[in-house]
Order: sequence, then structure tokens, then C-alpha cells
Amino acid sequence: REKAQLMDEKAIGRAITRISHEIIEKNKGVEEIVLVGIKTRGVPIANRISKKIEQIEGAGVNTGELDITLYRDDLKKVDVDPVLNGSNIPFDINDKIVILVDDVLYTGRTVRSALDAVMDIGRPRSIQLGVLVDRGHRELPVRADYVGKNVPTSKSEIISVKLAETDGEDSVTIKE
Ligand code: 3GP
Ligand code: 5GP
Ligand code: MG
Repeated sequence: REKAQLMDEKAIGRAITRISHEIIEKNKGVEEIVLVGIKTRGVPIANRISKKIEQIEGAGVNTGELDITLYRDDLKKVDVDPVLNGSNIPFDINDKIVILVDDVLYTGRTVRSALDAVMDIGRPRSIQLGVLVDRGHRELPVRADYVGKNVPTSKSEIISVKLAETDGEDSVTIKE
């Protein structure tokens, strides 16, 4: 079926700016926070938020990444749990507020896996979650603290997220 555009470059930029402000406000500054992007597209989103926060606050935020592999051979089958593949978090997360960042939140299984990974590395004071798109259909009690856009979907729909860093352009579209 036809692709419908949900966000263009400007909308994605505004969402990232808003989320950055929300992070700063909720945490009363950025001294205690670190950002962790979930590969693939959570990483450029985390980096953009990190840059934006630095612009706003004039202070840098440690930013790392988690690699979580989705063990399954086709995108429609989401019944296999994601497994941690690797991480690059070269800074202390003990007593920090860790903010996980992903492109799309769906069943919540990727985030559950990411929570495990973070807890293995250290003992953060708290963990928060930011996503560009929340498409619903949670299978676990997971919710995002920061959401770019809520998109009610059917299970057969797919949200395509393109980012300049990985895809040469910025767009969010929905297709069957
Ligand atoms: P990402 O690595 O940038 O997050 O899951 C592998 C890739 O497939 C993801 O890219 C994601 O964008 C894309 N994808 C598209 N539809 C789906 C879906 O329904 N579930 C999952 N897990 N990934 C999807
Ligand atoms: P969950 O584990 O919550 O089911 O799915 C989250 C992960 O799967 C995210 O990292 C995201 O990239 C991917 N994902 C799930 N559904 C979609 C979708 O419709 N579109 C895209 N682009 N990614 C999805
Ligand atoms: Mg993702």
C-alpha cells in the first residue's frame, strides 16, 4: 500500500529539540544524566539529543550505545526476544540517570533487553526512555518518558524511520 509521511526533516528536528528541553527540565539540568542509544537508529537520535542539549545548556553529556540483535528472520515475526550483542558505554553510569534512546517503541522487548544490559554495567540512580515514535502494541509494562510522536498502528503496518546519518535523509513514513 501507499506510504504516508508522518514526519519530515523539520518535524524530526523539532521533536528532538522538544525532547532535549524535556530532558533538561525533568532532570533539573544535565549534570547527572548520560545518554545511551540503541543501535542502529537509536544511536544517531541519541547523538542529536546530546548535541542539542549541549547547545542549550553549554554542557556536554556522555553518550554511549547498545547493540541489541533481534533474533528473527523476518520483520513480521516479533515473537523471538532480542538479545544483547555488545555495548560501548565507556563512562561510569553508577548513580547516574541513564536515558535510553530508540527510534521506534513497539512490544517493549528491546527496551527490556537494554535494561538488563545497563544493569549489568552498573547501578544507575534511575533509567528513563526516549523514542522518536511510539507505535503501541506493548507486550511488557514498558513506557517512554519522552516521545517524538505517538502513532497508533495496526500490527501489520511498518514504520519506516530514515535518518541522514544512516539513510541519507530524514523522514518517518508508515506503510502496510
Ligand atoms: P534499527 O536498527 O535502525 O532500529 O529491526 C531491525 C531494523 O528493522 C530496525 O532498524 C527497524 O528500523 C526496522 N524495522 C522495521 N519494521 C520493524 C518491525 O516491525 N520490528 C522491528 N523490530 N524492526 C523493524
Ligand atoms: P520492540 O522491541 O519494542 O518490539 O521494538 C523496538 C525495536 O524494534 C526498535 O529498536 C525498532 O527499531 C524496531 N521496530 C519495531 N517496530 C518497528 C517499526 O514499525 N518500524 C521501525 N522502523 N522499527 C521498528
Ligand atoms: Mg531501533
